[in-house]
Order: sequence, then structure tokens, then C-alpha cells
Amino acid sequence: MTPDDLKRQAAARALDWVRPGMRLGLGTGSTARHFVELLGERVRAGLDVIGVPTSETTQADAERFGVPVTTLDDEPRLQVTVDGADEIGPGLSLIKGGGGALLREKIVAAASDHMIVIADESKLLPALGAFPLPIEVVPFGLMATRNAIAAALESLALPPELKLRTGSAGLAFVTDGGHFILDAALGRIPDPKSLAGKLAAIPGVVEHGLFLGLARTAIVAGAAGVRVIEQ
Ligand code: ABF
Repeated sequence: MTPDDLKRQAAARALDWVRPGMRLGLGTGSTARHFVELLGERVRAGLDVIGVPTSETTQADAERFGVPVTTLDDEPRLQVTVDGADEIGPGLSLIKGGGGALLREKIVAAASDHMIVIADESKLLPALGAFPLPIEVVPFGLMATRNAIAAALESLALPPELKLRTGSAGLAFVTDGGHFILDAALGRIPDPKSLAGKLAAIPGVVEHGLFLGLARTAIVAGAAGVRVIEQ
């Protein structure tokens, strides 16, 4: 069983939460993509649902797999969002944004009655932080924002290690919202709530990849089977 097989198993289980007529948030990343593909099969078999994609990539996937899409402007409240994660920590706290879609992912998750996170078991961890924390920033004033983030990290005794994410040709990676991403190599985040508060207070920080109190259900697939963890 490959990690991708496990991602698909977790995605398949998430279909159990889907009901006819639902408005669904559609996550981004390889695990969420399996969900969109499997949902497309159900739609072709007659299931009536509509999705709000969390990225341009997922929008294209949904169109390709035959899942009808709308926008959060037309459907501002969603019943269920299914999305992946980079890390799942205590209390279903999450690090997201490795795929660069954290801003739309967080807006969509917050507009949903129920966020379900789907993952293979390698993502389930006793603490957050081994995966570098993505922080989405406005390009204007990048150095000033970066310095402010570094100071916030130091105030929490966290390493001020920030790397501007690059994309193709070594240029800065640009998000769907036209922003840059700084990845913070923290090692371990003892108090994610304090860090989230400090980052949110910095002008120039658009959003960060700590998703706290958003996921209610995690579906985690491993060698021993699929586990459902409820919060
Ligand atoms: C998105 O995709 C992100 O928030 C997260 O960064 C990533 C997970 O990737 P994958 O499902 O490909 O492992 O959900």
C-alpha cells in the first residue's frame, strides 16, 4: 500500500459524510484531489451536490472530474469541507499551506459547518511544527513584515528561520491571491494558539497555516485501516 493509496482510502471514507443537495468546500492537494475525483464519480451516478474550490488547481480538477462548482459569494455557507493537511496535531490542530492554498482553504473551512481533514497516517503527530509553517504575506514591505515575524517568533523562543518560498525558475512563489509565502522552520510549536495570535497581529501577514479549532473530524488511513477521529 503506497502513501497515495492511503490518501485515496481516506478520501473515499469522507464520501460517507456527503448527502444529496449539499454545498461542499473542496480542498487542495493530492489527498483532496482524490476526494474531488471520487466525488465526480458519484455526481456522474446522479448525486446532486455543488462545490466551492479552494484553489484554481482544484477548480480545474473539479471541472475535469465533473463536479459542479460555484463560488463562496454565491454560496456563503457550506455544510461540509473536505481538505488535506500537512500535519494533524493535538485536538485536530493543523498545519496547512504546503500547497500554497492556505488563505482560500481557511476562508472556506471557516464558512463551513463541518471541516473534515483527510490524510495518510504520516500526517498525524503528537505536536505541530516539524513541517515548516507557511505564512502568507503581502509583497509590499516584505522585509519589514519578515522582520516583524522573526521578532514575534523570538518572543516565543522559537527560531526566526524564515524562507521565501520559490516556484518555477527560482522566482518567488505567488499564491492565487497574489501574495508571497514565508516558510518558518520551527521544529516544534509548543503553543500554537499564542503563535497564531502573534502572527495575525502583524500588518502584512495575510494568513498563516495554523488551523486551530476548525477541523471537527479527521479521517486517517494507515496500514492497519482507516481511523475516524472526532473532536
Ligand atoms: C492542502 O494540501 C494543504 O493545505 C496541504 O498543504 C496539502 C496537503 O497535501 P497532500 O494532500 O498532497 O499531502 O490540503
